[in-house]
Order: sequence, then C-alpha cells, then structure tokens
Amino acid sequence: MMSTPKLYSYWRSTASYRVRIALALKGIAYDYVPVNLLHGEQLEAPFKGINPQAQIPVLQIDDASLHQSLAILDYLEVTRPAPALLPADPVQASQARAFALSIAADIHPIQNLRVLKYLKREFDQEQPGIDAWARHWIALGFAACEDIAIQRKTAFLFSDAPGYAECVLIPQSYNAGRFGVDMTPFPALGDVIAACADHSAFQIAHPDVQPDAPEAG
Ligand SMILES: N[C@@H](CCC(=O)N[C@@H](CS)C(=O)NCC(=O)O)C(=O)O
Repeated sequence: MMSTPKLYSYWRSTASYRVRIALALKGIAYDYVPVNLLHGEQLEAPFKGINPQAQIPVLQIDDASLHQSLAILDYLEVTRPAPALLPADPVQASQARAFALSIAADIHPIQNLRVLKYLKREFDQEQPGIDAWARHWIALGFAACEDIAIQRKTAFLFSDAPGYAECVLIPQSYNAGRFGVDMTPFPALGDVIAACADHSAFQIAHPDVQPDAPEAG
C-alpha cells in the first residue's frame, strides 16, 4: 500500500502554497511537514539532505521525492489527471503554463527570502528599500498578467474552473499583499483572486490555516 504523501512546507512560502492549492484542487490528502524558513531549517540536516537546493516545497509521493513547485504540479497532472489543472487544448495549456511561469520564473525568484536577505546584508538595504524592490517587480509582472486576465473569456483565467495559473497567481497575490503592492491597477486579476477566495481548495491551502501558522491552534 502506498504511504500518505508528505509535503515539506512553510505556512508563508509562496512556492509551497502553489502545491497546497494543487493538492486541494485534486483532493489529494497529505501529511504536512513544517520547515521553518526563518529559523534556517531549510539550510540544515535533515532537510538539506532531502532537497540540496535548500528550498521548499518538497512533495514525497509514490516513493519519490519531488521538488520545484511547477514540476510537482506537472507530476500531479500526469499521474492524477482528474480534475485537470490544465486545459485539454494544447495551445491553451501552454498559455496557462506561460502565465504561471511569468510569475514563478520571472517575479518570484527576484523577491524570495534568500534574495532579499542578500540585498539587506551585502548592499546595506533597510526594510523600506527591500519592500520597494519587491513591490516594483511584482507590479511590473502583474501588469502583463492583467492584460491576459482582461482578455479571458472564462470565469477563471483559462477555464471556468481554477487550475494551474491560479495555483501560482493566488500565492503571488498573497505575497503582493505582504509587500503592500497597490492592486487597484489590476481589476481583472482582482476578479479572479476574489473568485478563488470563495473556493474551498484555496481556503484550505491558505497560509493562515496551516499547522505552522502562528495563530493556528
Ligand atoms: N522555484 C522554486 C522556488 C522555491 C522557493 O523559492 N522556495 C522558498 C520559499 S517560497 C524557499 O524555500 N526559500 C528558502 C530561502 O530562500 O532560503 C519552486 O518553485 O519550488
């Protein structure tokens, strides 16, 4: 018998949040293994041995240990295709992946924890400068995402149900909130974000209700 999947996660981790949403959308139960990024647990044994990249998420499933959130989403889509995260049409599927990558590859990496710590340590930046850096890159990336959201003909970005693109958009919008990004220039994204907020999979995956969230009891 296969064991229950294990997700190495941190409540506020954007990349882990993507995987939590995907697992919830697909109805996959898992055990939550907290990795405290603020205490540097990602940099030490035993976690460092699990992912030499020293980053979460890691999903252990089907006797494999998987990392990189979008690679994990792809694995889940192939092995557990229903409900689908991607549109059946290959062009639309590619467009949904491109939307997700525009956030996961172009926005998030330049404002994640290790980059911001480096800016602070090596370039003597104070918190206001760090926050302005993050806001700049998020807003620039969201402007392009907004154009795509405006043109959509479906309730969510690429379908009438949330999927791959929303798994990445929602964590980044949570992150945008932490840095105080003004979302008023992005009303179409705002509509999608509001629709996701009403969806149970997104509620289950939300940082505030994770076992390692400070308020969690
Ligand atoms: N491209 C990776 C990014 C993973 C990532 O940046 N994880 C962050 C948390 S959101 C992390 O573990 N950071 C640890 C650190 O910066 O030291 C993915 O999509 O999984």
